[in-house]
Amino acid sequence: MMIDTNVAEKISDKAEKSKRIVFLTGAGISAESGVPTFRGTDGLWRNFRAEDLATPQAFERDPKLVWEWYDMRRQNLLPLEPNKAHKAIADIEKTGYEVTLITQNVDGLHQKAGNVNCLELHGNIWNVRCIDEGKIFENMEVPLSIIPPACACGSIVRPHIVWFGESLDADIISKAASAAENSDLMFIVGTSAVVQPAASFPLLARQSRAYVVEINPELTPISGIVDISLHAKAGDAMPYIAEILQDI
Ligand code: BV8
Repeated sequence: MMIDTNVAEKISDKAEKSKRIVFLTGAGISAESGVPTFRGTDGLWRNFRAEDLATPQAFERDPKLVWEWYDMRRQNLLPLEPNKAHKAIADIEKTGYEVTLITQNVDGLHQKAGNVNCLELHGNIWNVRCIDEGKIFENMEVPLSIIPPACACGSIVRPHIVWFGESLDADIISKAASAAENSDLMFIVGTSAVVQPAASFPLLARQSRAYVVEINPELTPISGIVDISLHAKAGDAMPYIAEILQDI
């Protein structure tokens, strides 16, 4: 896929004047790796109810059911690899720009692609948290031998994931908001931009006069407020964007 010359020139022109670049990613960036999105035609929320599986109330009601769902997702995720879009962002991180990657994804594919600085707004599916002590640790057991899994203290653990109705980590949210406010250029890749507070970062960046580019095959609620809405798959567009940024 070639990016329209006009669009490529605009991005190149803005990048030349930019020091701080922010990427905000969502499930769409992992779609080409084989990870299901949440709200698309085959999206997870088409077959499962978020209220039954991704809320603290659901976990309190039935921790086994919630863990079975996460165990299934972990099994599906384990063999999957980062795609061209993850790799393009990891490449851009190695350039001279000051890059902040903010992701809503919990799949860990950005890190697997080599990104070092990644603000995970909604946690990580490979981390668990003791419901009693709050201790966070990695758990890579696939499939899980005991559901729900337990902490050494004897309490059960929960996925270290931010569920609906729960607050995001204050430190992560403040770093993400400040990166958005101080950015010169922001790329929003593969998100439906409906879940708050992540969906407000493009607005914060716009208000701070950053140049905002959206990459998504579909229109979203923020398409109207961005500078460029690029209707493309992340795996097609991001390698070109990396090339444009690296050519400067
Ligand atoms: C909070 C974890 C304070 C589970 C997730 C009313 C108004 C405003 C806000 C609210 C409201 N009612 C409730 C709220 C708050 C709520 C919220 O925003 N709800 C929305 C839905 C209305 N938010 C919260 O609860 C947050 N906490 O606000 O705390 C508070 C406290 C108490 C009470 C109130 C407030 C916590 C949110 C965290 C939710 N956790 N998941 C898990 O993963 O196991 S959300 C879930 O959605 C995922 O994490 C995901 O990351 C996130 C965002 O979705 P996307 O990543 O955008 O994915 P989606 O499928 O939607 O879209 C994919 C896109 O990719 C599409 O646009 C598609 O076109 C595109 N695409 C497809 N293929 C490609 C592609 N793009 C590029 N290339 C491709 N190849």
